Amino acid sequence: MGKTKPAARPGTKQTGGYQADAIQVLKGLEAVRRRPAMYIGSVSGRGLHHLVYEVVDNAVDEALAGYCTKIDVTIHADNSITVLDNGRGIPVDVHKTEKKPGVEVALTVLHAGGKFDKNTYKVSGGLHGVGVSVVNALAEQLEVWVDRDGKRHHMVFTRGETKKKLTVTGKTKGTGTTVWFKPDSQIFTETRFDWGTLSNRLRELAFLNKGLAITLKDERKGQSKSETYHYKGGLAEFVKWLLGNRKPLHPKPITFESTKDGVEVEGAIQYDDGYNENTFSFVNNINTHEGGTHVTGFKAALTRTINEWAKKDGLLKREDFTLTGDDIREGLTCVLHVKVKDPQFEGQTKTKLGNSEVEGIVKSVVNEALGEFLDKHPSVARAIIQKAISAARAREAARKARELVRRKNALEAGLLPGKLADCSVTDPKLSELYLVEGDSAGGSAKQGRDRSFQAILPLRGKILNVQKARIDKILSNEEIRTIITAIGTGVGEDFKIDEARYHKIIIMTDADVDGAHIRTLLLTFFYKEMCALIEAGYVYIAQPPLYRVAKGREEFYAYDDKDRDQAMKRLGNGAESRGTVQIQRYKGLGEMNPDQLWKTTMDPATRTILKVEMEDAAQASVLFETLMGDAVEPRRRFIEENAKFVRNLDV
Ligand code: 0RA
Repeated sequence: MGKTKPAARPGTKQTGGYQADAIQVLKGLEAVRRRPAMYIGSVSGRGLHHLVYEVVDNAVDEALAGYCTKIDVTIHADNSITVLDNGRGIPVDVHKTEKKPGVEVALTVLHAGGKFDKNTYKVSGGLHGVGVSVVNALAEQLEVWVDRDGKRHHMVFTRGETKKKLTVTGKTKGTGTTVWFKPDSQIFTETRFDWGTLSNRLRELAFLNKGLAITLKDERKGQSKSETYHYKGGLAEFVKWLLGNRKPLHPKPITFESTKDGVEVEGAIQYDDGYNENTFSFVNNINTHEGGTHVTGFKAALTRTINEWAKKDGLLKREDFTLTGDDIREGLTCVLHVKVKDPQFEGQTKTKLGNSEVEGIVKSVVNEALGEFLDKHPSVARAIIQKAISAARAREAARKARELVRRKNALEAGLLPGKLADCSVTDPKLSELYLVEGDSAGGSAKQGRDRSFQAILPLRGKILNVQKARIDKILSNEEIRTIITAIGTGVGEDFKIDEARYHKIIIMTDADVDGAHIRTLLLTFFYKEMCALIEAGYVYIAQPPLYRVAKGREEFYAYDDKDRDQAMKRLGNGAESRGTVQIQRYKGLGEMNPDQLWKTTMDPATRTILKVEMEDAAQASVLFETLMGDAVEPRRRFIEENAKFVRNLDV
């Protein structure tokens, strides 16, 4: 690093800006060429693109100061770059101490930026804001045109050294700066510019600086194109763009914009119907990937304001919880941009804002603006709060599920659910658990089973009352909890397949709508919370017969209509043709006596059980969402088509 190390080098925490004496220490741009990565991060593609950002950032500073409305970036055929802006133009008058035109100082003296106090929000950390002189140092050729005071000025540099002194080349009406440069192939390992990389950053800058029109043009062979990014709506449009095809919960983004104690705070938020959080934060146009005090302030304000509003509106009256930040940020897309005079960047990648005063400022700005918005738009407020409440319920459910797993210790001490009629063998490989719909069928199953290896858990109809059940509701259902305890594996993240107490879990429900409903619910539950149980092939569906066809002492059990017709034929044509063929349709398992249930559905020698495949369960889960969703129509259709569904699922 040596003695030429700048006191205000990027990444160095410092206060008081770029002091003149600090700049005096710098001796030319040789230091930059010797250690380029120190100034631009790397000499690969990242560093290469950083050259463009550096020049563009200077133009954006002009826009921030209110003097520039348009920036054009061109990638030329030879991978050189032009950045043109209509700002004030880099000063051309002779600099007092350097005794050179301002533009020459800006391009040849490291950190000369500090010599022009433009009183805007210049950047003092991260990789940005190292100064255009760094770009000059790392370009094999750079030319600059400055339109100022009615004249066009021109200068040429090679590898940072002045090749052609400042001259006036003509007249001009407007003002602005044009910088053309070709990155030095002696420095960079990659010299090809990537359209996508540049367009992403330029689009971002256009969103962050509303009204500023940024055009990116590509003149290279075979890929000539041009795009303009220009957003009058600024961050609100940014949020819309980020949302893409996701379904918004409310029509327009909520925006806020305010200045407090010299800190400008601006933001836009919008919820969608999904479960992810997308928060993007910026400080002085720099993406603060690691967040920082501005993000902390925002989150605190959002959590507080939403909870306060919910309480005031009585929306949490029936809940025994408050909404956490995570609940409130489910489905949130947010862009937060603050402008700070002297930002302190911290963290691994220097993209975390450290200024402690910013937290309170953002908090109070967001509190006020959001509170006002919610009061003005109560229906949006309620939609957001309802969404957060369901997130909270899901969270609560996860907690309960974890609790169940913890209680497993008690289970191991022999505290199995009272309703469970367990089997006598303890080897899970040999053990079967029947989940039986209804107490009466449960009773028959208990009597009919082989108690050495078959356990019975009757499920009461109450399970049906799980209305509009998201998985959280299902998990808090008494019956489901009993099932979890009986199976022994726990659920969700805590699931342990090795703890399964049975390697066959057989769902046995009636062949009617309610039965299909319960089965769908159970499959959904297994799919979502005990996926590995299905993957292991432990979950089955029992196949009780639909009909009993009998004549005299002969009887057949039919599992579908075709079965039934065949049985009728056989019995009708039989040698013993006296008497009539009797057909009994089983509407429920409860209509079978224990012996019949054993023979038809439970005896391993004669029964058919269907192993549930992942796909069946996934399908059930989709169906479940349809059934349990708010829409009435799909539910009605399900009931109408249920017979078909039952067949489809069981085949
Ligand atoms: C220093 C001072 C002033 C403007 C600039 C630099 C400036 C730099 C760049 C780089 C690309 N485009 C730029 N535009 C402006 C302010 C000059 C004044 O006070 O008039």
